[in-house]
Amino acid sequence: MHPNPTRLLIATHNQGKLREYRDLLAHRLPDIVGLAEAGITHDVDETGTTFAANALLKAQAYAALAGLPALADDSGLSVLALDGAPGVYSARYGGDGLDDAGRRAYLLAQMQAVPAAERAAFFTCVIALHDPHSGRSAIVSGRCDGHILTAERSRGHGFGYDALFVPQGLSETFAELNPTDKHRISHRGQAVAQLPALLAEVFGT
Ligand code: ITT
Repeated sequence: MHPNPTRLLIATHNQGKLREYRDLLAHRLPDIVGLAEAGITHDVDETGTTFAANALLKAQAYAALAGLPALADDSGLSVLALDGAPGVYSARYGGDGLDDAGRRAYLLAQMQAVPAAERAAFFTCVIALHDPHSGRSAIVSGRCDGHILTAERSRGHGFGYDALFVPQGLSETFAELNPTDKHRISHRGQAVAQLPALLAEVFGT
C-alpha cells in the first residue's frame, strides 16, 4: 500500500508557515489544503507546555474539524540568555496585542544588555500528523542553531523572528536568505526531511 494520503490539511493559521509548507511539500504531496480552503476559521487553544503536545493537539483538533488527515506545526525560538524564552510561547511573546514586528522589537528590548558572544538561540519545529480515520498520530522534529542580532536585517523573506536570526555558519539572517536556502537548513526543513518516516508511521500498513 502506498503510504500517502490523497488530501492533506496543513493546519496552521500562520500564513508564513503555510507558504513554507506549500514550498516544502509541493513535490512530495499532490493535494494539500490550508485551513481557509477547508472553511475552518476556528483557532484551537494551545494549552500544552511543550512543542510536541501543542503540535499533536492542533493536528488532532483540526483533523476532526475537517474530516481530513492533518499536519500541524508547533515551533518557536529559544534564546539561551533568556532561559529558553520565548520557546513554546513565541507566537504570544510580549502579549496578545503585538504583531511579528512588535514581537521582534520586544525581543530586542529584552536582550538589550546581552553581549554579542552570549546571544545564542535556536529554532525548534515539531510536526504532528494525525489521521482521523485510523486515529493514528506521529511526530517528528527539527532544530536550527544560530544567534540573535542587535538590530533587524531583512530582504523581505521569511516571517516571525527571521529578520533577527542568523543561522550558525552563515552571515545572513533567515529573512535575507531566499526561501530555498532557508529550507535547506531550517528547523522546518529538518523536520520535513523526515516526512517519509512520518507518513509511513501514520498511513503505513
Ligand atoms: P498556528 O498555531 O496556527 O500554526 P502560530 O503562529 O500560533 O500559528 P506557533 O504557536 O507554532 O504557531 O508559534 C510559532 C511562532 O514561532 C511563530 O508565530 C513565529 O513567531 C515563530 N516561528 C516559528 N517558526 C519560525 C520561522 O521559521 N521563522 C521565524 N519565526 C518562526
